[in-house]
Amino acid sequence: MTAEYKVNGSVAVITLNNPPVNGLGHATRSAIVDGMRKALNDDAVKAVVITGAGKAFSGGADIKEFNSPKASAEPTLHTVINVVENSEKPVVAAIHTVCMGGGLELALGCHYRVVSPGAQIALPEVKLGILPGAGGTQRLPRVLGLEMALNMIVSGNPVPSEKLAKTKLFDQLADGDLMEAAIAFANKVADARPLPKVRDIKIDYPNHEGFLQFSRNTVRAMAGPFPAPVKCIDAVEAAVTKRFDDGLRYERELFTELVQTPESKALRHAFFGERAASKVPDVPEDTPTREIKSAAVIGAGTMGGGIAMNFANAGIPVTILEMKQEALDKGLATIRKNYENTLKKGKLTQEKFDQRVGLIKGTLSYEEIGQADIVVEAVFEEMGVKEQVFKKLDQVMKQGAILASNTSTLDVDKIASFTSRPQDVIGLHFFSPANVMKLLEIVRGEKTGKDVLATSLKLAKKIKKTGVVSGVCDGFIGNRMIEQYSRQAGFLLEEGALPEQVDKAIEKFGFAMGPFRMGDLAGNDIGWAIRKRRYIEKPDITYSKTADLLCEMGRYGQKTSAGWYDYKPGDRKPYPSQVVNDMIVKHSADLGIQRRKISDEEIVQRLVFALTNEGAKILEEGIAMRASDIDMVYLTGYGFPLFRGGPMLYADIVGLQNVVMTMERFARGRHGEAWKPAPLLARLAAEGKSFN
Ligand code: 3H9
Repeated sequence: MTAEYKVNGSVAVITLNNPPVNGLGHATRSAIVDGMRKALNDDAVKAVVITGAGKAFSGGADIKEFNSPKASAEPTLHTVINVVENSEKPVVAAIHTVCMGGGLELALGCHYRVVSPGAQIALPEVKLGILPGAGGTQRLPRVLGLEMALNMIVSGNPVPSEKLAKTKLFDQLADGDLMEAAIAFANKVADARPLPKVRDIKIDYPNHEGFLQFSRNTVRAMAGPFPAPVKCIDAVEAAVTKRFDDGLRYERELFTELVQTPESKALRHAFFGERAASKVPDVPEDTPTREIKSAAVIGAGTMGGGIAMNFANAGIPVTILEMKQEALDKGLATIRKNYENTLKKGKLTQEKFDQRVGLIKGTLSYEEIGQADIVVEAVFEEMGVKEQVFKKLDQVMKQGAILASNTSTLDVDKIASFTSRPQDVIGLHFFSPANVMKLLEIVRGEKTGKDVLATSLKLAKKIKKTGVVSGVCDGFIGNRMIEQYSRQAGFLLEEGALPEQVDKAIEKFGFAMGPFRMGDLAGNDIGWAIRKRRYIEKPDITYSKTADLLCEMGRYGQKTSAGWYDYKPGDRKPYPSQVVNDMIVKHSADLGIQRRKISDEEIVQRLVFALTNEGAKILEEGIAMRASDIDMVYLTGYGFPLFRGGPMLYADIVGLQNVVMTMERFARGRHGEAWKPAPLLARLAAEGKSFN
């Protein structure tokens, strides 16, 4: 059952009961209509109250049903709202905790609304790339006025109910028991006629054209590639300019159009992907977790400092350990400076500044961190160094402490083997800058305890990261894939492209930064060091040597004011470099390659499909649990454009058969061996299926 029906005196109560958030899926919608029918057919019932069980009035339409026949099956949400609005008996919405999207639209179809303080009221559809499609854009402006309604619809942000208490949206703010208040209200209005309908309210806004045009210009500039925000304005405009039913029809048209856009698919994918990522099939939600009340970080470098800030921001005291006083002082000063900058920008209060800075302290002694509940190692990326640190941690850390490594490529099982407690060891791979980037790769070792994994996932939420679980392999999910992307970027240079063209093409596709600008920012010497190791460990793997030649020229990137691009002092803007471009052209000639004109389309396909193909291998090997986890890694850690949904969803949208055919074409070119489709990709394409 997805809605309960009970009669309380002369008031019928319909309680939505579709956990977790009373999504208005087909079964719930049917149950509401059934309840209304019962109430209308029962002479003893004089009024109806609609409310929600559990932790929401309603979170809105059931997003999982979108693009399925259930979404449009009768009774649709429109039908439900019609039944409610046209009821001859008064219908009162009793609203609490969460009232969003279709939930708010249903409430707006009721004749009266009683609300608890603190309820989150929103039309958040725009965040899913759509707009309110069941009358929200037509009814909300009628109760809140044009400006406030437009703000809520275009931003999608929730507003607490008490802030709206004095508007026509609510008839009563119930301080005490909500149901008691709603039933009393229903009894009070049982005989009131005619019943008020939001649709009958007139919107009075002189000069709405000017206001809407101004809003449209502002929103267009901010919406980037997403079509929904501007369409929200179009729909709200209809509330002012069209008859109610025509406005409703127009809203419906726009909704149907938007729900099919790849941008909306991508946003919905990210919504569910973020939530799915925190679920591990063999680690049930009720797995006991360890308490994290204090933390330690080994290493006060950029990474260590950023990691420590995460703990402090979440109110967890953290001690940073360094080997030398000078390095420690430098690290602590950098952290302080970061906080000072945020304070200066007005993004942090003095009180929060003092609190956060006060939670971070430094030490030179391992003994001082022994009582921490978790320690995160962020030292030099070299197995010998990790060995020393973990042996020491094994000696000093209290029993039950979590021993985490921030390694980005090294074998976490090997690191765990340096301790006598591999069940306590896990990888927590932060991304730079660690206090900013959303991604946290949680690397589950062979022996990592389930409670340690569950605690790490919970910690990720606490420090406001998107935690994605990865198995152990070289580079885990993110860096293992980026290696294939970087290889293609290098080959493109050999074959005819220049750094600027490659960067521009992929940035136009939507990446925050192309591979060469990224290399200059991160330091080209880092990739160089990794490749040198690879040349020994994996002699079969081919790389373009251009990046090595660049490093041999001492061009490490922004830090040396020269990398793939030239930089001017105090200026991060990249300027195309003649010496580098000459070096690239000469290198092609040395290899006997006839340079050719490469299209932007080829650049994008080679970079993105290289990610997809490696992602497919990672999925098949079980390193990632699901395709959406891979997409979350790329959306939150690697600047993959959100509106494209990640490398796996993007390939699904292009069509896996098309992806494979394109790869077959690349396989006939230079370094064709890189383009052998991963078995999973080949299989899914042949079966006409997709990753997600
Ligand atoms: C709409 O209404 C369209 C209409 O205008 C027109 C129709 C014609 N559907 O976030 P949480 C699940 S569009 C299905 O972790 P919280 C979520 O997946 C809709 N499932 O909890 C998760 O599942 P699981 C407009 C939904 O307490 C669980 O609930 N509405 C929906 O931090 C808990 O979620 C929105 O866009 C849904 N609508 O936050 C609201 N909502 O446990 C989107 C949630 O299996 N939702 N789930 O992983 C939210 O903003 C938050 O989930 C909410 C609760 C604030 C409700």
